[in-house]
Amino acid sequence: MSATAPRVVALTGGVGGAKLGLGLARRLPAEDLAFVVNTGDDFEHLGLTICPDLDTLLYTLAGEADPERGWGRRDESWRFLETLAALGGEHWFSLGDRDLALHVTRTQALAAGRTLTEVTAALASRLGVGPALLPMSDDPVRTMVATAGGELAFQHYFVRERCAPAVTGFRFDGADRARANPAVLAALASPRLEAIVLCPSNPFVSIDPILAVPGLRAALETAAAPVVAVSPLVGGLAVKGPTAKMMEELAVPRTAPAVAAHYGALLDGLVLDTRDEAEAEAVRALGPAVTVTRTLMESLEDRLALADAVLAFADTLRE
Ligand code: FO1
Repeated sequence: MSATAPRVVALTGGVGGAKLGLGLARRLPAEDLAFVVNTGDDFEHLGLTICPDLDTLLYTLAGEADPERGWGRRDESWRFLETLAALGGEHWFSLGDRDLALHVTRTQALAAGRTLTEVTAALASRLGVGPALLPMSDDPVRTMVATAGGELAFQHYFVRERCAPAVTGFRFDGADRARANPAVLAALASPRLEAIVLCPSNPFVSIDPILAVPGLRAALETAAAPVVAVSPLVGGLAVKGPTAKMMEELAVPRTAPAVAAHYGALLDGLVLDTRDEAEAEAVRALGPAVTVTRTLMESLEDRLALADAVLAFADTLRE
């Protein structure tokens, strides 16, 4: 694993975060970059420990992610899932044959006493991924989604119910007992640190679980480097996923100032999409500096350009 003294630390979860992660990984030497990854989406399913956000980042950085879905492996086949369905098994969560091999390997290694950090590092090494992929904690934290119809485990809400139930809040089960990953704390305390990036991931269910781990928000606030977030909204809508729908249901305005207010004092800078330029002054009035650029990441060039813009913006905030 790369050293825990990176120049850039990026917090991420989900497909949007992994896209920027790829841009950063292509722009920085592996030892200069570490990711802090949400594990609130993790769950135990069919006897396996599934870590979707770690895997989405791992596959993306390895060039192995399915280009259409953004999650799971490319060139996938589905014989296992088809057979599971035919046997009357629980098949609402799509596990491809190639992906399955990773879940089995991880579950076995965890059962043998390895930590999630160790298992992830071993998998990353096998897939040729250089930057450190650090789970926010080695202890289980599980995002629970409160809805009018009751509380749902995150993947039940997200995949089984297709994000249909209106959300009323979130709970990060186990967060109060979880220990922050020591490698994350070391990375954030590094005097070499130049930028902390909050990727354009869902603030409620990708970034907030990380901030809920005791000590992590404080470590981000006291780190020497500026904290720069990329707004997950483009023109008041989320590029992918339920961020905008959640904001609507939680009666939070679908605007960049609302994103800035959500992160509060943590934030030194916010990157806005050009379509949201009109909101820049309102964000600045709340405290953070603002830069405006194209945040939509359709091509590899978009990912690289956004990575460049984020790193250049962080540089200006250090000066
Ligand atoms: N997302 C879906 O919408 N449907 C699925 O069946 C599904 C399966 C799946 C399997 C492995 C994996 O790593 C991710 C998977 N995802 C699936 C994505 C995952 O639910 C989400 O990306 C995150 O949890 C939200 O960030």
